[in-house]
Amino acid sequence: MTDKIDLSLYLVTDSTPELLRGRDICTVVEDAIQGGVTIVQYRDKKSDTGVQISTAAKLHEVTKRYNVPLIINDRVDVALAVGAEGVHLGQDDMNVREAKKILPPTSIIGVSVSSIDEARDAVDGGASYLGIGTMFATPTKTNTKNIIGPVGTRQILGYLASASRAIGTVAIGGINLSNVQRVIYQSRSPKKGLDGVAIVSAIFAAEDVKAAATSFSKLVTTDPPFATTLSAERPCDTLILQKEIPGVVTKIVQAHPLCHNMINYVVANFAANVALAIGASPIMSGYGVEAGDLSTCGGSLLINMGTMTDQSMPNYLQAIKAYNSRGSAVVLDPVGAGATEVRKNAVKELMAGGYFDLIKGNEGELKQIWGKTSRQHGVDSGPTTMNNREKATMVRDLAQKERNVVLLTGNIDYLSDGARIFAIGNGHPLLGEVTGTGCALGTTLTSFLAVHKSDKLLAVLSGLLMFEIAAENAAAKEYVHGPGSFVPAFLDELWSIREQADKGSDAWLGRKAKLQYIQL
Ligand code: 3NM
Repeated sequence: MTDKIDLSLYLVTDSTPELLRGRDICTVVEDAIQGGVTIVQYRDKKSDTGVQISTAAKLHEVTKRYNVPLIINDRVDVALAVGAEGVHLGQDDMNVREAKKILPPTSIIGVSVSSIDEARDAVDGGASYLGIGTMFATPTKTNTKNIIGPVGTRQILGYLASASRAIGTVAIGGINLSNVQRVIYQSRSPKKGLDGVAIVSAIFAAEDVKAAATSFSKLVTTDPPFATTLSAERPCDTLILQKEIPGVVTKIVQAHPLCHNMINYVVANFAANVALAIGASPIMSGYGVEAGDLSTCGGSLLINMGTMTDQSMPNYLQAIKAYNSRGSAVVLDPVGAGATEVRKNAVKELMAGGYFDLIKGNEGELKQIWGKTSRQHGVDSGPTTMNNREKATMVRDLAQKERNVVLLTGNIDYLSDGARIFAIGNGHPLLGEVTGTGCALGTTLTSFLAVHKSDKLLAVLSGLLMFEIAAENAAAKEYVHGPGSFVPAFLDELWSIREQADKGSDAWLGRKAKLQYIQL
């Protein structure tokens, strides 16, 4: 039965006057089907049984004309009364086993699940498909129990890949035109992805229902612009990688990419100078509205939440959306992520609100994102509590989970794209004695991601080595005695590498990279 159901664009109806706005529910559903909706669920939590039966019957007339299945939410009796193709059952509704006894054997029975245990029970009970959610908090249904996001969805899909039988899945909750591709992309487990998405308000409340459905049906079958496929051909060999690095630095100098910084005020001036020194073109703008224009310039965006305020979040989200929609790189520097409740929540909201090509942070920050909560004191990393293997595992697993690149900074940096893991031992202790060096590294890596998109890990590695080798060179100057004299020398050394790269020279790298490939 499941192979016959096309779950790709699943419309759930809503009979509330705010969403219907005087329109006839059957007209809205017909428009949506003409736009590409493949399956319809009639969901009405308020009307009396008689009204539900007559509305369902009218909807069934419409859906039958287009050969689209009609599913009734909760009410097995209403489904039976109108001969609908199936029912959808929540965890508090009739159990799938009971429903099977009452319904015709060909009925489609969907079940809402938010955990592996619920998914297992529904599969064992004979469900035809699963509605996985709640993806994101949504005003359409406020009594949702668990917000599981793409990460929780991915865990359930991972389980289903090896469940006792194959089953179709849709995700539900807060899915709209701007996040649908990311939801599908980030939810995909190695062996199983979603078969579709279930939408209420983003179709039902749209001004032009047919156009909204048409847009969804295109988006659900295409990868987001920022998607990368991890291929086995990406080099792991440190020598091969090192040969490519000078060329990536040359690209920065030649392309002079725009680096849009939404960065904290402590470091903005220094980070802008670092961007100029490496050959990028910095703009420091925290105003989300501007991102629409800036994102058209072929550059990339850094979100550094070091001095965020109550105004910051909508601006960040607006900018992330603009860059994500073009596939231009977005970097998250979750400064002090574990320091306060505000920052902990901000990180969650940012991760739910957009895709980050790179997450860069110190141990405390990444642990917060990873979910191992620890109270950070200030924005510094604090003493390490992880051994090298644990750090390498964390960056790899986080990169796999987010389907991006993760960099853990420290005495030894760990970098992974989910497939490869590298440890980088370059840098100098003086970097830790000057405020803003970590943030300026974020600016540097953001600039590199704008110019080398085919291998994001290599882009980050190139930026990191340029930055850390410049620091080593600066600290070695005889006139550098401490942080004060280090800063100008560091800018000069970044500039010097940039000049060498401009001439096509790789002498700056030589044998200086302390790079190790890690196999766990
Ligand atoms: N079920 P929208 S969330 C009907 O989590 C429903 O099971 C959910 O509405 C669940 O697409 C939800 O407007 C509402 O966000 C989804």
